Amino acid sequence: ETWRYAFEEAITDVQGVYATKFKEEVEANSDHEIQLFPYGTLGESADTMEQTQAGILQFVDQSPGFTGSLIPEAQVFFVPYLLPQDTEQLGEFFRTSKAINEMFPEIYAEQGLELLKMFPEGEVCMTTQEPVKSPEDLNEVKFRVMTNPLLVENYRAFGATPTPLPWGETYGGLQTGIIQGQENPMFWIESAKMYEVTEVITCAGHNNFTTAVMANKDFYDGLSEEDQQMIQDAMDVAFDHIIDYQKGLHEESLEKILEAKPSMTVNVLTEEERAPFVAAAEEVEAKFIEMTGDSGQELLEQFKADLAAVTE
Ligand code: 6CS
Repeated sequence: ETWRYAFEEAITDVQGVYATKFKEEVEANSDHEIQLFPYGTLGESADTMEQTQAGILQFVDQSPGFTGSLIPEAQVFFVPYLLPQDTEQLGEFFRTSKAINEMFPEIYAEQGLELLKMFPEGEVCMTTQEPVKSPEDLNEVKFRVMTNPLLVENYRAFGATPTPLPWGETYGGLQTGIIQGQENPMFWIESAKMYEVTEVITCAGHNNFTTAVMANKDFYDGLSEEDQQMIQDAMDVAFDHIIDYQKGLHEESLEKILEAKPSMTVNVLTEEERAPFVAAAEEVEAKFIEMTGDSGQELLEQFKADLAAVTE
């Protein structure tokens, strides 16, 4: 059988490397084939999610940044300063977290989705036209965010004017000045050439990009136990591979950016400069609870307990 798998990035980007590893494993260990659909072949993230729910696609990688309206609890990833930046701790968190591996699959299942894996894609940094040293510097800045209500609240609390847009409108929006800023991991700032249309990179350590791979649940439930296990194993191999693949990627990508555009300014905020951004997190967390109620509260508590277990 041929299974279709769509993701939100190019084949050489993190999601593409993950998907390629998964495909290799499936094809080496079964008679099934995986057909990969990178970003741009089937529409935006919202389109590939619809196609997966409809059963046209068997697998999809959709980041919580686009899943917020469908699955409000998935917005937990946009409470700033919740995730550690230490990649070892981060990998351990995703491997061991009960919130990630037990609670989220139940929540995704309610939308007809079998959640197979969540994984980190790197520290998120802002790119803007002017330096950002404090929330005041984001005043009047129309800042593109993924279409996630809590991410909108995140940037409102950071002092910006958040503008949710699908990925496809971001480069053009920055070029024409409709928006003046956006955030993404360094590999993506490099590969999507965000440095061509912005002047300053600011790393405030407020988040790490998370993504999620899932299957259409009816399709998955209809598989033999053997195939289900083969898929789980292939996901585990791809996870280890992608954690390993990302070692040094942030630094390498930054080097490439500075080679391509030596005039790019890069600011890593000091602890003192981060303080007002850190303070804003409280308000965003309160919004998360407001939006998700008891189930969000329960998830957040487990999420924090799981984090404490790997960071302490
Ligand atoms: O900002 C975005 O919309 C995109 N960023 C990444 C790192 N992956 C896919 C997503 O569409």
